[in-house]
Amino acid sequence: AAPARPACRVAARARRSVAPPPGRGSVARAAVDAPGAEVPPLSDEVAAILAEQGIDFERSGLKYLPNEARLRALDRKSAKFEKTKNEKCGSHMWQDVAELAALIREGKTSWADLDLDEVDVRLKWAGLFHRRKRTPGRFMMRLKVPNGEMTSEQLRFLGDCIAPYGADGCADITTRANIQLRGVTLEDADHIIAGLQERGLTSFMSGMDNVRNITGSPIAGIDPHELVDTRALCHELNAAITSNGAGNAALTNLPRKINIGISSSRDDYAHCHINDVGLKAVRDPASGEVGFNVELGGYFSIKRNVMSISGDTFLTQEQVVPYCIALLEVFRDHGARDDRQKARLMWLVEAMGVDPFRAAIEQRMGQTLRREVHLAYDDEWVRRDVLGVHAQKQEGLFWAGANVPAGRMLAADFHALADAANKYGDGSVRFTVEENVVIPNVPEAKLAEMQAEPIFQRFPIHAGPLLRGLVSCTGSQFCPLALIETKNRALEVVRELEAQLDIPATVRIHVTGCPNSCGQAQVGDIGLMGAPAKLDGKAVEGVKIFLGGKIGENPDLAKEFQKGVPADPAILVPRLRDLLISEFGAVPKGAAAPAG
Ligand code: SRM
Ligand code: SF4
Repeated sequence: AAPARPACRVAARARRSVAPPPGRGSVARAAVDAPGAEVPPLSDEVAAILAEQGIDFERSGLKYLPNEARLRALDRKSAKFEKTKNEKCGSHMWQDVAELAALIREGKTSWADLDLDEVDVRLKWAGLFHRRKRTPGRFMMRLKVPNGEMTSEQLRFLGDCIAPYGADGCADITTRANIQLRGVTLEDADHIIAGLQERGLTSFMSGMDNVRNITGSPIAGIDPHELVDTRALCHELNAAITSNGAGNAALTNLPRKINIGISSSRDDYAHCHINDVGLKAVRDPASGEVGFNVELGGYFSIKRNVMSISGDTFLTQEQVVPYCIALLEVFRDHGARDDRQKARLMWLVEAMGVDPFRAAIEQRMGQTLRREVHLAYDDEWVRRDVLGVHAQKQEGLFWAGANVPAGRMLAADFHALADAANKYGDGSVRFTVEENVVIPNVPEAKLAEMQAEPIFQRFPIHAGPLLRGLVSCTGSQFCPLALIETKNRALEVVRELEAQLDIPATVRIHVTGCPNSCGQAQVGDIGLMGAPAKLDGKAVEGVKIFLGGKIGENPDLAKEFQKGVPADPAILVPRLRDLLISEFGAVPKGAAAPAG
């Protein structure tokens, strides 16, 4: 029998010579399994393979896989990531990160000495993404911010986390209304994780094959047009999936990532159409009850980009959490694990069929679900822009939506936002999937003073028609997969276009550094996707241009319009300027608007 390879060789050596570091296990002790999660019994066949391969299933999320799925996961020919999981499941990192950090602080090891899989893959279970290619030794820490909602205390803590990293420390609001901290070192990670957990946040289960940040409405609870306040559902679902942020071994080894969005109104602020699971608030015309129609399978990837399809299911609000947990278990136990390009939820729904897929969930829930509610609205609903100042459903109160250029935030910004939220609002903010921020519950009398604050000169409440619609992924500044630099270029291009043109309405430009489309190029009115291009016969950074994305009640994906366009602003600006004039009614500054 082949001996088990220690997954973290240096740490394993060091462990033999040192007593456990003080404080170790504060996070580990909190890590528990999902309440009521049953571990399927081990078949003799699987037990024999485990023994033969010397695989340690203790504490491992893999033990929750049924025998059939365990066999597939144990197949040495299966996808690289499944092999890495098998050798030592990433869920171990919920405990090991504290130990690794302590050993580094004691000078007994360094990130560079650790096993590659440990540093570059398994730490992602704890939300730590090593940026080896761009900033070696520095990690991006991805949080979970259900419904994008955050308190001023949490904001201040995040600012304090990145401040010590100086020029290396910054953060981004993500396209899942989430926060990613940058510049983090492994030796600090356990303290940051403990601080997050003390404040009701977590970074656990935010990467690899886990459920991503659960998105809702950024104006939940204050929106005069909402059918339901999505906040409690997002928080409850996140708590159930992550075991209150401590890590949940039962749901941590899915075949692939999975996105869940919950929309509150016809605006579909959560973009249900591009989520693996989209829950769209609807009022059942027959009963008057407000619940959710389920959409399934929307996703983007290098190989396939697809909008969700109807799951032909209506959920009451009480059914949302049990439904999603049952769905995740079905996905975990039956989803494909061999080919990561065919592992997203849509492939399973297509393989099973919508009705059998629902039946499998019903079986786990032990109840029959209603079919989707069919609605016929007799008016057209234009998705509302949450930026700017808007009256809430609460008399005399307003929300202010501020544009955070390309979603980038510095330590001081967290503090300034926290101060503003406390001074003018109720001490909370909400992030949006467009990488912006909303300050809710501002009394009318305080609006003018608030808007004059320096932070809202930096993050304008009344941004221009392109800046307010700009979304950008991380790009080559930090992302190893990027083909182009995104955020800085996007800001330069947009500012130049706004200087040149009068643009009659917001144009949503989505910039993404590669075909994974984290910046959702297919969602924009205009999408720019990093791609190869040539200039004077030489390879240069380029983009594909997409056109025509629609969001809201009747969504559609933007289609590829041009490819091989050099991404140099000197070329990109005139190209986009022409498009803005021909397709979006823009006119050169100073020129008379066309008649009619
Ligand atoms: Fe993403 C991988 C950043 C939203 C599709 N994404 C990555 C990685 C982790 C690549 C890597 O190994 O470094 C990027 C980290 C870069 C960094 O340092 O920030 C990354 N994705 C992001 C973020 C930060 C973009 C942003 O600037 O906002 C978003 C984080 C969301 C969050 O809070 O969790 C982000 N990623 C998305 C979205 C948009 C969405 O969720 O609406 C998509 C397309 C929708 C989807 O997933 O269906 C997306 N990211 C991907 C994919 C392609 C997935 C696939 O099935 O093939 C990858 C690559 C992969 O998973 O293999 C990827
Ligand atoms: Fe990185 Fe590509 Fe995602 Fe942009 S789209 S963050 S470049 S993986």
